[in-house]
Amino acid sequence: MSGSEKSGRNSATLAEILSQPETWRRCLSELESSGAIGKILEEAKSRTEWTFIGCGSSFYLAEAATASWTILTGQLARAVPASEILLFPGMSVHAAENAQAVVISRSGRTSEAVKAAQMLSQEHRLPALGVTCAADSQLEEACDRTIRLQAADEKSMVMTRSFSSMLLALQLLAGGKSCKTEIASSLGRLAHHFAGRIRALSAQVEEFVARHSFADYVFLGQGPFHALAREASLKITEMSCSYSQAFHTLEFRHGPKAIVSPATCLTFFLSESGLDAESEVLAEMHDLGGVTIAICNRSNDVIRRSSDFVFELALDGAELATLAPFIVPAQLLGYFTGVKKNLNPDEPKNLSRVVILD
Ligand code: F1P
Repeated sequence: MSGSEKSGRNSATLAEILSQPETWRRCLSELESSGAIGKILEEAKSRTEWTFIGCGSSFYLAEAATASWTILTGQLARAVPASEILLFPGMSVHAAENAQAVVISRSGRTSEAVKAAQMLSQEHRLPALGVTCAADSQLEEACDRTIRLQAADEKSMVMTRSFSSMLLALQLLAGGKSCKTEIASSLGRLAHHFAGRIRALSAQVEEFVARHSFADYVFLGQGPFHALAREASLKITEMSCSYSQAFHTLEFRHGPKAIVSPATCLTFFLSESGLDAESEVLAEMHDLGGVTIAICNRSNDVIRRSSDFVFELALDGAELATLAPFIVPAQLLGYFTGVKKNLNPDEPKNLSRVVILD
C-alpha cells in the first residue's frame, strides 16, 4: 500500500465522511424543491402509528428516526429490524387503520428490507414508504411512495453520509407532521455551521487515534442519542474489526463498567436534556481510568475535566438537529483506527455492500 493509501488520503470512505455538510445541503434543497415531504404528509394525514424498518446501519437509523418521530409528534412509533417482520410478524407487524410503515435501505436491494416491504403492503395491506439513496430500486417498486436521496449515495461499503442524510430527511418529515418549524430551520443551518469545522475535527480525531490504542470500545447515549451509540459501535467494528459495545449511559453503571481500564475507550453522546446525570457517569468512568471522548452541543468544566477528547458542536436550535453531526466524530474514529491497524476501511473484512439472500 502506498504512503497516501496507507494514511488513507485517497479513500472513498474518508472523502464521503468529509463531504457530509455539502451532501446535507444538497439533499435538503432537493427535498424542498421536489415537495416530496408535503405530498407524503398529505397522504399520511390519518396515520398516527409509524413503524420504521431497516437492517444494519439502516436499522439503527430506524431507531434514531423513531426517537425523533415520537419526540416531535408525540405519536407512538417503533423501530424493527426487517428480519423480525419476516420471522416474527405476530410480534412485530402492527396492521391497524392508522398504521404506516417506513422501510429504510441505502441500496434499496437488501433482501430482508425488500421482502419486508412486499410482505407489509401485499399481505398486511399496510402503506409502505421507502427511504433510499438508490435509483429505480426493488424497494421503490415494493413501496407506495419513496424518498430517494441520490446525492447521499456512496461508494463506501459502510454507511456514512447515507446514514446522516436519510436521518435528516426523516427528521424533516417528523417536523412537518408535528408542524414544529424549529427542527427544519435548525437542519437548514447545520450544513453551513459544520462545513468549516469538519476538516479540523478529522485532523484532531486522527491525532487522538495516533496517540492511543484500545482493547475495548464503548459508546453511550440516552434517548435519541442511544441509536447513535449503536451506529457508532457498528462503525468501529466494521472499519477496524475492533470489539465494541453500546449502552444507555446510566445503564453502564449497572454492571458493564466492570470492563473499564486505561485500555477502554468510552465515547459519550451527551444530550442537553440529561447533561448533568450523563456527565456524572463520564466523570466516574474517567476516574476509573477509562479514556473518555465527549460529544456534546455545549461543553462545561465537568465535561472538559473528565474528557481526553471533547467535540463541542455549539449549534443553536433544536436538540434533535445535533444527531446527524454527532455521528461524524465516531465515523472518523472508526476510519482512522482501521487505518492505524493497517486495515482498509474501504474494504472491511467479511462484508458486502448489500446483503442479498436467496
Ligand atoms: C444495510 C447494510 C449496511 C452495512 C453493510 C450491509 O444496507 O446492513 O448497513 O453497512 O453495508 O448492508 P442497506 O439495506 O441500507 O442498503
